[in-house]
Amino acid sequence: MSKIKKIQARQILDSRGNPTIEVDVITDKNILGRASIPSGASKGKNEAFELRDNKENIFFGKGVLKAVQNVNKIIAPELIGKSILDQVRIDKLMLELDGTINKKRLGSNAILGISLATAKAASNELKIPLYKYIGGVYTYKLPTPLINIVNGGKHSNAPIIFQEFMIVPIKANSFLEAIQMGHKVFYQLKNLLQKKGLSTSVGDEGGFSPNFNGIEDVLDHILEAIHMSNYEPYDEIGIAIDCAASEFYSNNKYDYSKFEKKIKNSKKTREEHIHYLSYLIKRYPIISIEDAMDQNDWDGWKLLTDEIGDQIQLVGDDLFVTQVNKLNKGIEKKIANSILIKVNQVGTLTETIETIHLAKKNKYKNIISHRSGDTEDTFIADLAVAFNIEQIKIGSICRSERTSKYNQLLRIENILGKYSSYSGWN
Ligand code: 2PG
Ligand code: MG
Repeated sequence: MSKIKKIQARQILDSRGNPTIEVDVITDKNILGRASIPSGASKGKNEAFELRDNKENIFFGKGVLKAVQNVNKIIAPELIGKSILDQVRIDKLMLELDGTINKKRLGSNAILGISLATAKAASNELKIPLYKYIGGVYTYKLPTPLINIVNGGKHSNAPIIFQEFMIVPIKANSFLEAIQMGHKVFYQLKNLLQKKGLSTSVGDEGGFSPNFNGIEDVLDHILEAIHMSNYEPYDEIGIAIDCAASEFYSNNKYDYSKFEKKIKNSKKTREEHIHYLSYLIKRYPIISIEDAMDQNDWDGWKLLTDEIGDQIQLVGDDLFVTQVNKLNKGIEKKIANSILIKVNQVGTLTETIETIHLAKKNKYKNIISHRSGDTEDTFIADLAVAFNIEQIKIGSICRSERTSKYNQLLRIENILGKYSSYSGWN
């Protein structure tokens, strides 16, 4: 059984050019596992703590040298000599060493870096693909991608209140075909924007971010691009949105003017906000809405779920922050019907898997997700296949930190060959 010989962390850059941590775990057979950690812009209040240096004159306070030190000086000495295959023990040891509820002492970025690098080192050492090492022999399914196509909210400076608009290739025979479909719609939208003299520059997750005239204008353009691609909306391509509502909720109101200054009478009560969403799903082929309500508005979530939860997918992101206790509360109260899974919201691979299993057991859909600040690390692509997870959200089909994950899924599909299966939608 191979043991951990060395752990070394360093500071690198994420896709926004901000510092992030990269960790190398090296076994006594000199096998390397390397992982780097993403970072969100619209973070949930209850996410595991991301440790930053807060020295304003260096990287505007975003340096992660403290987290690097914590790996190299505090955590590494405790883990040297431990078996590389003991993932759960290693993760739990780090939790004990940290001793806080949200990983505040050592930093979730430090802990997660080691956690993911350990799994990669083990899979490299055993010469088993990462998805198989994590998930075992029964791993064959490719997730349906929610492909980002328009960026609003905090992810671009476009005047759009909702953060993400995505297209979902429902009726594809393979992951590759799903990507071809997404590519077609993405470029038809680009053509459309170009024709209208609108900007085709992209936001943080690679979706377009022009000067749209509000939410319905965005949806009309996407619908037109779907038609231009000769796809049937709903049946072949659906639309998913992430409202990221916590970003525009204050004083018990959903303030639509937060990112859209043109809008008048913009402060909606939770009932008005839900009413508007119900209207949107009737008018457009929307099949999934994420973070429709604020992370603390549990009453609003309940109302929303009762209203439209049997019609479409309702995804809890900031609401559940990939954590078992929060998801349990949702299950108990019958709130939402799906959960976004982000490894850095919880901070270890073990805890991520616990949340995935809890969701599956209670028939909540899992959607594996990137962060708006991401790296070329492809861990989450393997994680999706490891548990035959039906959906994945990894941005648009441009920007290398996004396409790296699509490429890993294409690779896995190619290797699995005809025994793989594409999730689609049901
Ligand atoms: C989200 C994520 C990822 P961020 O809200 O779902 O798209 O955004 O990483 O900025 O929290
Ligand atoms: Mg979200």
